[in-house]
Amino acid sequence: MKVYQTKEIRNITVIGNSGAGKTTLVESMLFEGGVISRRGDVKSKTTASDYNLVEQEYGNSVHATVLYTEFEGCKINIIDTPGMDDFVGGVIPALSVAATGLLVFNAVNGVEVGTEIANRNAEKFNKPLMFVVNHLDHENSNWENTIDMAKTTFGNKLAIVQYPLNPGLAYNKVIDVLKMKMLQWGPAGGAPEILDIPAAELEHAEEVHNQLLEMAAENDEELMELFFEQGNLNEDEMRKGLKLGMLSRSLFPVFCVCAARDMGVRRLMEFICNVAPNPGELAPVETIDGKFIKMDINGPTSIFVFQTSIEQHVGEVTYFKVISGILKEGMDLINTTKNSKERISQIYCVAGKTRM
Ligand SMILES: Nc1nc2c(ncn2[C@@H]2O[C@H](COP(=O)(O)OP(=O)(O)OP(=O)(O)O)[C@@H](O)[C@H]2O)c(=O)[nH]1
Ligand SMILES: [Mg+2]
Repeated sequence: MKVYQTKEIRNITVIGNSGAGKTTLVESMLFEGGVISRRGDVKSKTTASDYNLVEQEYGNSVHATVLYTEFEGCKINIIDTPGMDDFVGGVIPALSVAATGLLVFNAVNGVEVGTEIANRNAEKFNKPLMFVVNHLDHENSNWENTIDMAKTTFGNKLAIVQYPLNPGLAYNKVIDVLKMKMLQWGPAGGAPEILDIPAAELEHAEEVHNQLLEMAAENDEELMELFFEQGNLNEDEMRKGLKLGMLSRSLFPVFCVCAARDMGVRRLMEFICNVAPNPGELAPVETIDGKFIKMDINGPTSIFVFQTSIEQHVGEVTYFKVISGILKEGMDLINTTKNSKERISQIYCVAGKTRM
């Protein structure tokens, strides 16, 4: 695997109500990144994320699973979390280490109890969120209702980046108002055709684009001035404003996907790489004794262990995030909870049960 620098790393966690399609979305993200060569699905118990027997028996995620994908020069570390109430414990450590949460909505149900719980947890950790509206291929999917419910819950923070043209069984088109293009997929999903916006849709697309533009500009004085001078911002300037808005949680960019058919997933990943914050852009981490650790490769080696589990044929596995410095196999680190020395043995990069 390529060696990634801090600015090329994105740490995301996927949260939301059970059944929203988090595990299916992650599967498509791994497929698009070339980490898996075939897309599995939850029903046939073949996803990279739900690899535990208990998850396959339930048909739901039970544990928070660590995975990764690679896209356009970025490594996206992913934690897929369980949406069921009983297993909500997995969401907290995932949010504590992620830089961005992907809050997945089921377009059939709109905002569900699990959506609100996930948002409340993200709020506690002050994490930026991206909203991902899924299940748009369902005959009962309802984009307007989902957006109305989200507006009622989240106020005027929704920054619509995409809206679907034909939600329902024939779903395959969105208008992307950041690119000002129409994206259209063939039956196998994957890379979309990028087309001009149809004339009949242009007026509405411009209206939504202008709303996004204003929301992006509001986050920075310089951008605001540019916006007033030029009456416009280019795509890069809008991305800058959107990033600032995400970091202050004053806006939540909204995307459309059909995770099961791999539609919209590449564009979502592109936005994660281009706009979502890298670990170096985050505030320093506060330790339990009130010290602040800056995320800096040149700092002392420090890691935060967020999960341990017993894995079949492997034994105890510890999942951690490197906060500062460089970690190598064979290093001795101090465990500040137990005040004891611990040796780092083998280090793996994981995508569910696959370790490399
Ligand atoms: N038609 C359709 N089905 C989908 C889509 N996304 C997910 N599904 C199906 O919806 C069901 C639930 O999907 P999951 O990916 O397990 O949902 P989840 O959010 O991970 O659920 P939990 O693990 O319980 O939190 C599965 O049967 C998926 O195949 C979609 O975009 N369209
Ligand atoms: Mg799941």
